[in-house]
Amino acid sequence: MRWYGPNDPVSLDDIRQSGASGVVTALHQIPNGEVWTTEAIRERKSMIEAKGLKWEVVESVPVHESIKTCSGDFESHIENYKQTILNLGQEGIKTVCYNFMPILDWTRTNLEWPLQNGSTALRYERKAVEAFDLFILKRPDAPTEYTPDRIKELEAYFEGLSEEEKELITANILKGLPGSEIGYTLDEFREMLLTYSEIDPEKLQGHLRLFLEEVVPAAEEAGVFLTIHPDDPPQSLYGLPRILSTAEDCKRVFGDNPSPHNGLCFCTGSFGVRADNDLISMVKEFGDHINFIHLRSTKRDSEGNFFEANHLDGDVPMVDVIQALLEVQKRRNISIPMRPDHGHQMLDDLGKRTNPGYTAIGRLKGLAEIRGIERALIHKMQND
Ligand code: DNO
Repeated sequence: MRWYGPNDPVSLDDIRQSGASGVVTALHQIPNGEVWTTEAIRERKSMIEAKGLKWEVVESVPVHESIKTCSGDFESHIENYKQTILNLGQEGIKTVCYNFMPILDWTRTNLEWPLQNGSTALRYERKAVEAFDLFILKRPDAPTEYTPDRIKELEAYFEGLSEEEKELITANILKGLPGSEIGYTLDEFREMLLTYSEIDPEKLQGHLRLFLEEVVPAAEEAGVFLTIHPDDPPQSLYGLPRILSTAEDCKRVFGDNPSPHNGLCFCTGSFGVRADNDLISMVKEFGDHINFIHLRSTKRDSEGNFFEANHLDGDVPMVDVIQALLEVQKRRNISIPMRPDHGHQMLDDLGKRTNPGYTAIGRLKGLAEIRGIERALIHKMQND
């Protein structure tokens, strides 16, 4: 289970009751780019162990923007990153997740989308993002990137929104969802976008390659397995380059740097948004690099929207994905850390302040369902 640290409304005591054996967390209090000292790591680790749990995975050690744009003091930030990896390895924390998404981490436009049964889900509405881009952010290149018909549609949609709805969409996009450590004002975001004006996907791929050339050897030395999280959603937003959305992208990242320490966080909910991502063949193809697993399901529609469905519903063929992952584990003779990703806001959590997607009860439900499938499949594999 993911835990956002001492300020998380879902406590370690709650997590202990969920049946989870381990915790996925990060030192969110340390500013991006600074070294995580062994003292700070040790302190957090003993807090977790005091509750009988294990700190299995760091999600995330954030990659500083200077590294993604390969500018300014990026070299010293890479050195800091290496040092953090070495410190984590020394303290016995061997799996580290990160992402290489420019500026913003994951994006959703609606954090309380009502489901028919009275619970709520996270949702991504494509029109909201595009209307934000054109009419709120007013990105100079945006009008050239949408067709005139689309602009008309978006105008009509935008006019139909109340001021409150516009503010909510802006806040959801810019203030940062949990885990994305930084929030921006509109002006700050516009400034940040400028730092990518010369960076196309090929350039960003080069920056990731350089980062991995430096950091993977440190991970090997420390016995740490890195895992890159896919783009969420797996497509370009606001003209920004995105480089980990498809099987092709994975092929390039692991082809360029085949070390097993250069790994993937196989996030079914992120990759699963694209109909052209065949999740089962991706597990088979990149199984040697899958060092961490996020299990959740999304349901897409023909307009480019999606919402977070029940873990066993939606577009992700969850049973077959788990089967394929179990086969990878068996072949590699390892147990890959997995967490149930996101959950609906339901039951007692409905009136509570929670980190969007990171409710106790919704995730507990997901975990229970996933574990049931896993247990049944293992039983079958052992008896076949
Ligand atoms: C969202 C998460 C992401 C993820 C980062 C990894 O729920 O999956 O915020 O933690 O992208 O660096």
